[in-house]
Amino acid sequence: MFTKVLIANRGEIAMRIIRTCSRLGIKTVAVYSEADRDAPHTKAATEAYLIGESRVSESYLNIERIIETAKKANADAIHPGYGLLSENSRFAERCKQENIVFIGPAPDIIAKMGSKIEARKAMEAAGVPVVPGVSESLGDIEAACRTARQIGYPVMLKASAGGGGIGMQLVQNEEALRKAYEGNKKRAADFFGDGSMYIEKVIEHARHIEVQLLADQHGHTIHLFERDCSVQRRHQKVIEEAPSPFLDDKLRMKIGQTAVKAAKAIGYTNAGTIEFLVDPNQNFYFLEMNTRLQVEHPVTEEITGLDLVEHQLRISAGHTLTFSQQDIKRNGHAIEVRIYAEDPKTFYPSPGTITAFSLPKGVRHECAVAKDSTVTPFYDPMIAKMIVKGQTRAEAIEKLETALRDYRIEGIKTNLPLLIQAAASKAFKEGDVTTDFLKQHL
Ligand code: MV4
Repeated sequence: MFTKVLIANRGEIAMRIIRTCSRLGIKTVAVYSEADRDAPHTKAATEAYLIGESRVSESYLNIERIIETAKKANADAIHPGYGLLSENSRFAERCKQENIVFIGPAPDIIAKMGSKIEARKAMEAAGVPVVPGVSESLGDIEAACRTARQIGYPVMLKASAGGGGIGMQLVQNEEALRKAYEGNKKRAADFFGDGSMYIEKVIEHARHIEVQLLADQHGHTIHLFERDCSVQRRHQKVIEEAPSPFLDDKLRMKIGQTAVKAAKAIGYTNAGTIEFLVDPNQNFYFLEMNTRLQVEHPVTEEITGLDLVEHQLRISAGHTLTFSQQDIKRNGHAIEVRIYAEDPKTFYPSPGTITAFSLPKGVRHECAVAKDSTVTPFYDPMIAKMIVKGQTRAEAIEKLETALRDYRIEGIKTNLPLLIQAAASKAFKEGDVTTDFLKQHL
């Protein structure tokens, strides 16, 4: 196992990784920006190094500075967390060149899955159902229109380098496509350095279901069931749960096995997630693969009893998975909500200083803020996550409602009112949550 791990991240996920490392007796190295001099992760790690100014481009995205720090601190490995450099194949490659273990899959796998068109191709080759559409870059507007006509409107226009809904637009007809195409393509080119676009058929009233995978470097790949992330706002997940209230065990196993087949086909290693859309007729389609630990991983931990960060570390250190698929049991129902520092009316980020902070008892929290913490505009506005568990979904929802009402956070605005409303809604209780939930019900 590693002696010392550098965490190339901040906030709650840096704290989460430090916690597991500490439990396993691994020393930790924090990197921090000017704005994070007094941040919890800076203090919690065994060592901490200032890497630059507050802006992420000057600090948490500065590949060379982070590599240099890892070498200076003598770290054996780097955990990228989520966001930031976690799906940056160049960063994974730089780690490899310097003989530092990148805690994640190999650089070429990150690059392949980062291109949503390449990912579709790989999945088709593996016999995994993908959303009906094209697995080639569209070309000019006339070619795009021809393709869309073949697929049939409405279509989903997507940026190959996008993912997570960035650069994505639903278009109802050719006129709308003509209006949207060049602009989206240019935005993708500016934002990602890759303007390749593709088109899929729109799967309506779908559920967004993702399968958690673990794959070691010795050919063992298993799934840890699914998470249902259908409650989203502008492609920001709001509530996630496991298991999905929509799947029966037969479909659950079929989707899980398909995800394992997909991961094996591309030679995937480490923790990863395959996202599917599941339509009302229980057809499921590959959407994209996330080659990192995800924000919502705790709900899977709650129902399986496994520590995903521990298994990432073990896999990266070359260990063999000590359990097989049959050993993975699920127990109970877990729900996670994300607390965002944002104005619940305008949804704009709400930076400021937290003047009062008290958490409900008896539920899991992942957070890196406290009373007197300052939420700066430099970073993601997600400041905490709360995870509840019950023996049944109804019990978990009841705990969630109670805990949300006990949550006290003052000085900044948060999405707590929205979360309370969602948790208390009849539709959510009935499990009637498709990807259009927040629009339909709130
Ligand atoms: C879709 C889709 C329907 N049809 N693609 C959103 C995030 C990204 N991972 C892919 N997403 C979607 N892709 C096709 N062909 C529905 C979603 C989707 C969604 C869309 C609108 C509003 C909320 C949504 C929540 C989850 C998924």
